[in-house]
Amino acid sequence: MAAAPLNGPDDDAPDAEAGRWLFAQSCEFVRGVVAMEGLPATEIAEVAFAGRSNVGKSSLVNALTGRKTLARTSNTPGRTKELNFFALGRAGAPAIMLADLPGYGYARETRSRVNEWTDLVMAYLQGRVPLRRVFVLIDARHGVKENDHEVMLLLDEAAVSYQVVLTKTDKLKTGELEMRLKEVGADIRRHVAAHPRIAATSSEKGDGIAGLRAEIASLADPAVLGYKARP
Ligand SMILES: Nc1nc2c(ncn2[C@@H]2O[C@H](COP(=O)(O)OP(=O)(O)OP(=O)(O)O)[C@@H](O)[C@H]2O)c(=O)[nH]1
Ligand SMILES: [Mg+2]
Repeated sequence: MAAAPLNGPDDDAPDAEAGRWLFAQSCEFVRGVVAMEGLPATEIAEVAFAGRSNVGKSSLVNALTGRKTLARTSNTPGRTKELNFFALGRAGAPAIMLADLPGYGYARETRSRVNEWTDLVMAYLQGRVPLRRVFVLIDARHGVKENDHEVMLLLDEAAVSYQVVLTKTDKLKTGELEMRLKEVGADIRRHVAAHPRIAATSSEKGDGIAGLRAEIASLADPAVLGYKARP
């Protein structure tokens, strides 16, 4: 597996060993939620995977957890229709929740269903107290689109910190990734709540997955995480 290609300042790069350790712990599906009332009541730190339909959110959750079918993926945009929560960490004492969100932007469903999901996702992103970071997934081939921009502005306004994750980097030709990283890097400098580091990932090939695991481990409460670095 290739090392995480991360762009931006990396003197504060998180501990890869902690990431490896966390994702070797147990990971369980908690529930799928279709309305705000159904959100799991939790004090546990949480991260969410947001992005346009078909960008690869569910595939990324599967690649991170090393479980191919934990989150349902599909060629059909609009596969994820619920906010799906997974608890990750020591059995009985999870350290972090992962939220796989329905995509925004497109679905083969009626307009009103799309609006329903979009409203729910936006309400969740703005009002979820334990949310430590939102990973905003951007297709490495296409870059930041108008609706991605809208989501980033909403997160800026709600003061929810987020980090851009480029997906499907295996589909790029040599040199294209570097160009995309520069372009997106310039883009996020205009967003106050955006983390300066961009993760470049391929769920298919495993690139960038170890780095993202480390980012997630760094967001858990260390006391709950229970990871002890080797001396
Ligand atoms: N080549 C390649 N294909 C990928 C990668 N990640 C996801 N895909 C493909 O992209 C398609 C959509 O993936 P999903 O993970 O279902 O996307 P999603 O963002 O969860 O989609 P919705 O739930 O519909 O919003 C599937 O056909 C995946 O196999 C990747 O890293 N590389
Ligand atoms: Mg999905």
